[in-house]
Order: sequence, then C-alpha cells, then structure tokens
Amino acid sequence: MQKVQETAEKIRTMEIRGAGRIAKAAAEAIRDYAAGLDVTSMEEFSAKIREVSDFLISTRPTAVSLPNAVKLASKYSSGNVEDARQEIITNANLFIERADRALGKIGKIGSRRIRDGDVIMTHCNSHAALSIITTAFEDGKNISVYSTESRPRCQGLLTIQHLNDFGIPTTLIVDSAVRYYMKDVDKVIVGADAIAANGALVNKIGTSQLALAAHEARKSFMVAAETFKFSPSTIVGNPIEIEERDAEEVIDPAVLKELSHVQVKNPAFDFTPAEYIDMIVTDIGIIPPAMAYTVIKEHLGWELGEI
Ligand code: RUB
Repeated sequence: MQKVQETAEKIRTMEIRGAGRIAKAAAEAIRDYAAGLDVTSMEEFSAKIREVSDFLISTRPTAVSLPNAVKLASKYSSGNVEDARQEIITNANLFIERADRALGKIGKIGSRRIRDGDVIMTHCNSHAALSIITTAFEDGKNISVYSTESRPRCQGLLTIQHLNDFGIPTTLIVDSAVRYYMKDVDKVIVGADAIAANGALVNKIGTSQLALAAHEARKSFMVAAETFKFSPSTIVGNPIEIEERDAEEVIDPAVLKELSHVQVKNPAFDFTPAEYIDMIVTDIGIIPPAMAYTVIKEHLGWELGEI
C-alpha cells in the first residue's frame, strides 16, 4: 500500500502530471500492489483491489485516463487469487506498453498534417502534442512553435525546455497573448485530459481561448489524444468534473489573507466544444470529434450496460 500512497501523493501534488503519465503511473501502482498482495481469499483480494482502484481514481478527478487505466489494468476474470494476480500484472504491463506505443503512433500520424514552414501554437505541456511537433521536426520540416506560459503552474516552461532540447525555434508567450499572435500561426496543437462522447475536449484551463481565437482566425485546431483519454461515462450524460485547485497556486496566501473581499478561483481545466475542433489525432488514426463515441465503444471496449 505504501507505493500506492506514494504514487497517489505524487499525482495529487503534480510531481507526476499530464494525463498520459498519470495513467501509466496508476497502472504501475495497481500492478505492483497486486503483485505483493498477501491475502487468504478471493473476496479479500477483490475488496483490496477495488479499494486501491477507488483511492487512485480520486487523486485527480478530471483526467479520464486515470479511471480508464485503472479499469483496464485491474481487469481479471479468474476466481483464483494467483491467477487473478497474474492477470492484473499482464493487463497493467499491456496498458503501459500500449500507452508508450500510442505516443509514437500519434507522432507519426499527426506529423503528416504538418507542412514545411508551419508555425504551431501549443498550450500547457502535452506529451502527445509534443510527439507530433518533434516528429515533424525530425522528419526535416522547418517548423517553429509558440508556447503559452500556462499559468498558474507554468507547464509551458517544461514545453519550451523540451522543444529547446530538440533545437526547435520556440517563442514563449503569456496566456493573454494568444489572440494577439494567432494571426502569425498556421495551426494549434494541444493535448487532452478527456474527450467526451460528443467530441468536446477537456484540457488545461485556457485551451478554449486558443480554440476560439483559432476559429476566429480560421486556423486549424488539432487535438492529440490517446484512445484511453476518451470518457465512457459521458455517453450517458455524466459530466466530466473540473478539478478546482488551491488558491495558493495563484496568489501568496499571506497577501490573500489581507484581502477580505477577495476570493480566488483556480479551475485546472476547461471545455472546448466539438465545433471548434478540426481533428483529433489518436493512436488509431485521425478522427473528427463526431466519431468520439465510436472510439469509446469499439476501441476502448466499453458497452453501454457497463456504465
Ligand atoms: C496537463 C494538460 C495536458 C494533458 C495532456 O495538465 O492539460 O495538456 O494532460 O497531456 P496538468 P499528455 O499539468 O494539470 O496535469 O499528452 O502528456 O497526456
């Protein structure tokens, strides 16, 4: 349980962050927990796996990759503890391998949509979006990037470091400069924390501003998302919860304490409606947002009765 608690803490404090990394860390934690679980009955085994799954899922509510990873990794059919344990180890490893391969596939598929000379704007720090950008660059395309700062946690600083390591010409801008620079951009590429069944995107707060500005300027808006970022429960209308984080990420608590009429809101993510999204680059190909339901049903393997 100690490793599970450590992983949960790292996800909560964002030492492990980004929907894809969170999902892989959760699968690893379930796998290692199952491997070391000392129980005498199948009932106890099932109860403990369920308890740990629920605990991990509660760490960051918006990243749908987390429940998807936990569900796929902790799947077993055997009624015998040793066989069920083995099934979980195999399924978790399979999930982690697929997640790693998915990033490469998204890079390959998405980079075909990047033209030589393209100027790309990105937001926050998405490994999937960066996979497309760096693959295009490694294919010899002469591209450059505008990266937002992504307040309050400034994940944009991770993005510019990554792009700099590849030698990709990059401009860092503050979040409020998105519309100002959109005229200089050819396309926007962002990642996803979740994709709803209706094709709406949930991603870092401010993503919908990029989408609106891109729409206004008639620039293409591309989302990079592994299939495990699609949210099955949205099929039946369940909303995706937006994580509200601490005020101290935005303002020094000592300063805030003196401002008795002020409150701080700090939502970590926002919604971008499907109508602003031109394409979603997944590991199984490029889809229009309207095809999100098909991905959930046919590629994630969720049936309506399960939700
Ligand atoms: C990260 C974020 C990323 C998505 C996709 O938010 O919004 O765009 O998670 O990332 P946070 P990836 O920093 O709050 O976790 O493509 O790496 O899964």
